[in-house]
Amino acid sequence: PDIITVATQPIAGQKPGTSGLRKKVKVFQQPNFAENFIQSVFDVVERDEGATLVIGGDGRFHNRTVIQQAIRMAAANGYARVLVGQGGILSTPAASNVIRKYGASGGLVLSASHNPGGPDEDFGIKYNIANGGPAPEGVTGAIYERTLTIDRWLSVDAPDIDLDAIGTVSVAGMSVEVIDSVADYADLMETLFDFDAIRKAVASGLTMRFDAMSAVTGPYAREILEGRLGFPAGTVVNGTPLEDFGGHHPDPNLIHARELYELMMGSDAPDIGAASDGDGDRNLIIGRGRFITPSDSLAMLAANIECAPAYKGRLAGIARSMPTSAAADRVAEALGVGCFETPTGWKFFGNLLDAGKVTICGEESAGTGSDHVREKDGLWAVLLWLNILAVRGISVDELARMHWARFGRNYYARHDYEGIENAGADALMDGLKAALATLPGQSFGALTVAVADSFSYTDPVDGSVSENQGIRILFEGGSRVVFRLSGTGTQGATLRVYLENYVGTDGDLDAETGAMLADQIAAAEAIAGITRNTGRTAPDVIT
Ligand code: VG1
Ligand code: CO
Repeated sequence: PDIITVATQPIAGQKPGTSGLRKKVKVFQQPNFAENFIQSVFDVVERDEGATLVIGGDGRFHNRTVIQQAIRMAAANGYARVLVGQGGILSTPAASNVIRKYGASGGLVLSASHNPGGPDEDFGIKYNIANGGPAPEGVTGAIYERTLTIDRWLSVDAPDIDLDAIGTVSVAGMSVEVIDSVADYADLMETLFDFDAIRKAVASGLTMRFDAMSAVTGPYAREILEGRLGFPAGTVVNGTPLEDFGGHHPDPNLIHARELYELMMGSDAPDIGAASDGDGDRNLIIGRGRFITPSDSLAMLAANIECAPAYKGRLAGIARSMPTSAAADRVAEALGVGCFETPTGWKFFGNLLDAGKVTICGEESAGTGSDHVREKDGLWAVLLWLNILAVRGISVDELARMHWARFGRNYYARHDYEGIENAGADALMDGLKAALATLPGQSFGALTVAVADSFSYTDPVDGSVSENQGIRILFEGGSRVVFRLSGTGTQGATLRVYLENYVGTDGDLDAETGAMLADQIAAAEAIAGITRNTGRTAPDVIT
């Protein structure tokens, strides 16, 4: 093709965070901003002649614009084929599946996930590698280095393609296939779960509500839950993806999915309520009258995963991110399988999954997934819950109580302080680091510090080391507080404080979480000086 070379200069601030590059849409709309980043990806990632690239996003504002440009750039950069979801739509787990299924060398996932969308909100670009998972730190580091020296990006002279028409077109000699966004993913789910058992349970009265939050999972949930599993029409609410998510924050937690929570706590509650986020990789699970924390959900799913046909007899191990509660560790121990603790972010699970060391992984931030793809997967978790409830014939609340009666309960909460000043956030973290050596032995109220450290991870597969992944304060008796700064925000800093208190099987297994964490909350304030450093007296979001 005739390649157009456009001169450019490095643009500051293109370092990928926990999950790709996220900025305000207005930042992405600056000349060369998206192009510089995409070209940096194409300049450094591994691929052979004739490589296939997958492109798709969560449908938020600016999605189509960047997709059209990325297609032209892929043609100029020697890709032979692009697969793009119809309408530019691919949920993050669906994109991961398409990359794997069609042997692509990688994919561009356009999303800012749980962040709000629209002209004044957020956009993001993430690169996934050939295994379908987020690029590991070695690759994101190389992409960032490239953004610091880039002086040109490549394109071709070609018009926009019709993203809404399924079929194949040529863009300057490169084949572009617009594919059904949902079919491959829905087919994969049918191979994993006992759809017959779920259909029977639905026919005998199992009820649910799925809130797609006007984000990407709507079409997937409608096809699978209402189409293939027989839940009545209307089970999926907010099921049409909107460019601004209807003005809402597509984060499935008790604050932003308030309506669902209230329904589930009321007298008209269905058996199970669920929600997913902007790009479809998170899940919220609420039984009638019973919220399940994501950390507990991981443990409960792991303990019951063999109810699902594709997992029968093959649970190899469980991995969780460091701030996620240790509930899953108890399951791994009881089942005699491997147990891994990684830094925050799905990219750290990829090697463990590829090596067959773990089968299921999860994060406290409402992310759960397995080796079926290399991303966390919101609907997958919902379907596994449905599969388990259908096979065991129990309610969410009964399952939770039985689980705690067997393993004990890790009371858990995360407190987020959003949009705080960077200086205060840095001062808080620096203060903690400086105090690490002197904290052990000190008492804060009822709690005495046993261990204080900055979490560092050595990947057991490739030996790579990731340092500074959060400050851990472990108390005598086994409770803990973890502090870290978010790597997905686009404004100021967000402090996350993770609180955990384990109660054994002989303790109070049905207490209020807030009360069970009161000592840890007080100790967190005393140790970190949250109010002094951030000016805040209460968190913005408690999950
Ligand atoms: C947050 C979560 C993390 C998750 C990441 C991406 O990161 O804490 O567990 O993997 O978001 O999720 P951070 O750095 O802001 O704490 V998603 O659904 O936004 O792709
Ligand atoms: Co997400």
